[in-house]
Amino acid sequence: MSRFAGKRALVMGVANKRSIAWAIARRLADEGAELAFTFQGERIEGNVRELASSVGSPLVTPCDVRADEDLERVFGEVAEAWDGRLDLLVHSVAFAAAEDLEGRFTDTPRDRFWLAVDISAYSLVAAARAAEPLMAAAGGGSIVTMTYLGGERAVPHYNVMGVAKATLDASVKYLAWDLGERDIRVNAVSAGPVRTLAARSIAGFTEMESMFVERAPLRRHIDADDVGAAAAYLLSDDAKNVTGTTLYVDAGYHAMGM
Ligand code: NAD
Ligand code: 0WE
Repeated sequence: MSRFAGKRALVMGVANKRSIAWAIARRLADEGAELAFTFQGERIEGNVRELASSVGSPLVTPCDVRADEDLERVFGEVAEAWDGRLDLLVHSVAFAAAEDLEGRFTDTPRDRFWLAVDISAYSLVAAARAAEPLMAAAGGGSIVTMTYLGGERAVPHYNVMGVAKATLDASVKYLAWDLGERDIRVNAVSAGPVRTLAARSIAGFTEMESMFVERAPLRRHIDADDVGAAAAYLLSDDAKNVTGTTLYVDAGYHAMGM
């Protein structure tokens, strides 16, 4: 298939080959898209440059989503590389302080509450705003972000990240309304647990995975490639009348009450 032939995509959130963003990027590249990447921090720069070069990326650039000046520069570089046009945006970024993903949500201090919301939710709003003129110039666009059930239900230890995902989920709907008039769609994929860099370090992740398999209707894990396929659908013209929604890639887990 080459659903993305001639499409230009910016991918934010690749850290390594296990990243969900990388599974999405690979899928887009396989189907013909041209890809630009942002990464955060010198520690992962080498990784990301190597992955990006394997898909012939013309642009790999640093971006800390907390910094307005980084976002401004990145979208300037994208405009420069692609004649002022952008078709697709993948937002796959989240962060909360490690100490807030264990223990009691009640104990989250003010500064770290806003840190999680800033990086994990406001960054989508800021990126969408910066992408809007470039997508409008391309005649429309599609934006996909990554969410998790912990933004809708209390998942023990997900804590402040759950509050950040609830903010992200609501932002998807408001962005869908605002950007819809320029034929820009905004959707989320809600993934079940995947063993990425962000997930591996979480206390009790292994137990959570076993519980997931017992309770999910399909009684199995999902992987990053499953998420890549779902995100690619939402990014493609197959989903031209789909916006403001969440697609669950969780083996049916969200449908259960026990
Ligand atoms: P990952 O660690 O590979 O990706 C997270 C990315 O966020 C990293 O690339 C990291 O560099 C980036 N990031 C963190 N702070 C940043 C900042 N200030 N500026 C720019 N980038 C920053 O892990 P992942 O599991 O692939 O996570 C990607 C997305 O998927 C996240 O939104 C996560 O909440 C979501 N998600 C993950 C799972 C899972 O089980 N792994 C399930 C559902 C949703
Ligand atoms: O969104 C996530 C995890 C995002 C994440 C992970 C980390 C680990 C390292 C955000 N910030 C950090 N900060 C760090 O220092 N997921 C959906 C995966 C996840 O995380 C959990 C989960 C699941 C699922 C935490 C507790 C309970 C379940």
